[in-house]
Amino acid sequence: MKLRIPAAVLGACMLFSAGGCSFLELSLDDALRPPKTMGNEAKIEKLISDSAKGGYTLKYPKNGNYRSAIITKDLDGDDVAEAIAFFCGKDETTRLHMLVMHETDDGWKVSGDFVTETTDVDCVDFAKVTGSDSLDILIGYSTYSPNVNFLSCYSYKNGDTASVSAGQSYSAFYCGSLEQSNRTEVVTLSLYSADNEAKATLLEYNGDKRALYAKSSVAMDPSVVSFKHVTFGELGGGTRGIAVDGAYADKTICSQIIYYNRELAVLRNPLYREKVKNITLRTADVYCTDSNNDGLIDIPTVEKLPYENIDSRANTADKMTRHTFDAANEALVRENDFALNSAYNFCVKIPNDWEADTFTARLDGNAMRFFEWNDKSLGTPIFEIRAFDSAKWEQGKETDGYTLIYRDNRYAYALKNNTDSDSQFELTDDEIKTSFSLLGDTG
Ligand SMILES: [Ca+2]
Ligand SMILES: [Ca+2]
Repeated sequence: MKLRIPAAVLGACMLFSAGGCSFLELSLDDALRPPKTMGNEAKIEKLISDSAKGGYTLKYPKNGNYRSAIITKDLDGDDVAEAIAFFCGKDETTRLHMLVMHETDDGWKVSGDFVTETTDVDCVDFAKVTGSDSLDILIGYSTYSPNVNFLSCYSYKNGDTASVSAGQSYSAFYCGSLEQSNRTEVVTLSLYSADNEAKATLLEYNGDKRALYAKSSVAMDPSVVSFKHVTFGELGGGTRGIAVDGAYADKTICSQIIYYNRELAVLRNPLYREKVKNITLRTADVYCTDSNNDGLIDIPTVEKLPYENIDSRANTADKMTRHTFDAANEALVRENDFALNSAYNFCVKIPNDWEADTFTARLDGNAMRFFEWNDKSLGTPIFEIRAFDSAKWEQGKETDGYTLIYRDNRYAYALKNNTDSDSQFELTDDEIKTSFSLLGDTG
């Protein structure tokens, strides 16, 4: 049997350095685990070593969901997996091969060997972006500039793999849907650098030119130095968007909402305005996500609950407000308020009838205590939630008067209710229990 190795050489376009998915802080454990040599995998590795001749070094994608140097994926939906491998041949330190392989009745065959002038794969993803029935292969390759990668796209059909022009320079890319939920698009995000403006770009496939091209771009906040959390989803009112939680150099976080305005046929980023403070700027590590499972992305803003002076400020809980996004007015719409206790990983939903500036919450060791707020000072205690060490709770140490809400290996969260029936803040123990949630569940 003879191997067919089409030498579709990409390379060349280092100036269009685009690339991988994101800087999300994912574990590298999987990436560092060598592939097992069994069955199909052994055959695939044999094919790689036959193709590479003279030895090779596998290359592991550094970001994204696919961290293996040999990825198996059924691209054309026939229930038989294809395989993709990344490697540098011996003496080829700056030439990276992407080998696409498929299984035939006659064993595994090479479908395409694409060589790129680079040293690393940033990220791999699969999505139907060219309108074919098969999943397209999206690869981000690293460049020598930090945070700058370049995007390549390949389409697979009937055993053949072809390169699709992409050549977008970017810092992170995401496959999802901005226009209709049944269609997948690629959105690239670029951090500000000497080579790049900070921007988001929506890519669309042009079948005549066999190329992914920038349909629309919008400026993003150039002070953001990394992306912490990115999510595609419904914003409400039939508008879909991508919520980007980015970190500034001082580790504060802000959200940007990117959506495609069909009437104007432009990408929009309304929460970012030059020289205007982003209203979502926060120190708390809470992200845009659908925390209440209503199908819409919730966008957090964070501010301090009332406090007397700078000394009490540090011990005052943050109030997080969850919003939905109203695309028609490009405005955030308040949903619910929560008091945050990040140190002990929980939050408490504020009852809707509690008016702002009539209550506050203090963080006191392992307790969060709610008080009435009388204009400028603390009033009557309302209730408290205390995170007991689980072992201490077990031993019943200092637990008198507390009712358990939730317990895990580390903490036993318990409440002490101070309200009585003539208080406007009156809550039952059950109402307090229901208002409690772990931050991982909402953040
Ligand atoms: Ca297949
Ligand atoms: Ca929601």
